[in-house]
Amino acid sequence: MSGKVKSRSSANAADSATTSLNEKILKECHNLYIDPENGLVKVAESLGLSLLAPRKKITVLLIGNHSAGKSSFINWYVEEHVQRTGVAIETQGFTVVTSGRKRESLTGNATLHLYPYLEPLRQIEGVTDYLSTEISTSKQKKFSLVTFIDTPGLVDGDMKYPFDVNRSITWLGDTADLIFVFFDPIGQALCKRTLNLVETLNEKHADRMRFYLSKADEAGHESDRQRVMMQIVQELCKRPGLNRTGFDMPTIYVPNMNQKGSRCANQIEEVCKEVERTINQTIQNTLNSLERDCDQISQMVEDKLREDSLQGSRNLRARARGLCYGLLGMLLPLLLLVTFLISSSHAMLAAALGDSLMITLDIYLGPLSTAWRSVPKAYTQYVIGGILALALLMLLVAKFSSRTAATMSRKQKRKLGEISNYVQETVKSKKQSLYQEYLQQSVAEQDL
Ligand SMILES: Nc1nc2c(ncn2[C@@H]2O[C@H](COP(=O)(O)OP(=O)(O)OP(=O)(O)O)[C@@H](O)[C@H]2O)c(=O)[nH]1
Ligand SMILES: [Mg+2]
Repeated sequence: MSGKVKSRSSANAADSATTSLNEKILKECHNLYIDPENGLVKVAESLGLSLLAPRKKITVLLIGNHSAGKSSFINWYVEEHVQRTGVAIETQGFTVVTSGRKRESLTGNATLHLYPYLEPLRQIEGVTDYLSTEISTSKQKKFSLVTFIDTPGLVDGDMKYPFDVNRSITWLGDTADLIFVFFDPIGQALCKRTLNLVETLNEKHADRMRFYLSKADEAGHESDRQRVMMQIVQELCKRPGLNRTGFDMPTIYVPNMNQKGSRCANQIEEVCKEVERTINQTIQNTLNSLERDCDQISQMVEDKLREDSLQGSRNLRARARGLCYGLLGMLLPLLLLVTFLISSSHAMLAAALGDSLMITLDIYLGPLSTAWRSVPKAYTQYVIGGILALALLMLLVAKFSSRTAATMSRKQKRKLGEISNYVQETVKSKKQSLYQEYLQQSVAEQDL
């Protein structure tokens, strides 16, 4: 007996150690992204890349018809009466139930402040007034790694919601890691609104959805329960998007609510396992994305440096081209002047430059000045005009082709190199050691 107790408590200890390790991994990953100085979000932003920081907890959205037991399930999981429950329409808005240091209730605005990823909810009129957060200090089960979002019960007919409930839930479905749909055997499990929403959510997030027959202890005998389940599945399968074979719908109930002593099998532990599986999956995904984001950042740095060095050599070529055209543009008028002087005022030039220089000029420019002399007097000004225009054109071409684009300063390049180094060395080795820790505890867990 004492052995059993001991092994149970050591299993619990191992369980809470796992939870805190997983908490630590997700938290450290989150911090690697949001650090104000060299967090990946900031670093990526400087490269023109927008990254989202991973969350520290998984988000579970609960939907279902009114009185299906959504809030009761949360209370059971948290092992604290955080959410009001009852036969009346209890939950009127959206409540984020999360663990924290202090028991507290927050308003809609505070909730949006706390969870920036919920910010788009503001666009749905009226939701903020019906949004709240319940912080509980509970550390039961995996609650420190889970954020539940409790939703208003879904009903058909005249019931007016003070906001667009379908749109809000559809939108929340996009941000959740898991979507639990509760069907209860007595209420309006098959209300149109629930079915419509399930269909819409299923279009995008079939992999996140899990269906449960809740309050199964109230479903009567086994045969009644089977019938209820058949009906629900049949109704779901009528929807084109939901027609899948082998609908898995565990039957669950909150253990201490089984007043009638029903002997129905309770698969509520399955729900907890589902949560655990998703946590584990999320940790692996987060670590993998961390590595991918590091690689993407390094790749961008590499591309930027390569582009900069290409631009550097393009600039060099442009400068050389500009210099050639510029020289040509300046040489042409000079040649024009000299040959003109040779042909028209040979003696004066010889006196000014000396005989030896004059002989050299005669040798090299002789043919040109001969050509010059052959131009009829009446056309001389046109030829001069033409040559000057050509020279001007050359200068323009020189200006145009020597245009360069800015390149990075040495400091900027060093900064980029540091970024790449940081993500490759520091962040990746951190990721590696977190992965190692994660795997080690999984192996240890199985050994127990
Ligand atoms: N027998 C039994 N009763 C349950 C169970 N879960 C919840 N209930 C009861 O069913 C009623 C409705 O439960 P809630 O948790 O308020 O249901 P809800 O889905 O949150 O309802 P709304 O907030 O109105 O949408 C309450 O009176 C609970 O005591 C269960 O597993 N078994
Ligand atoms: Mg409720």
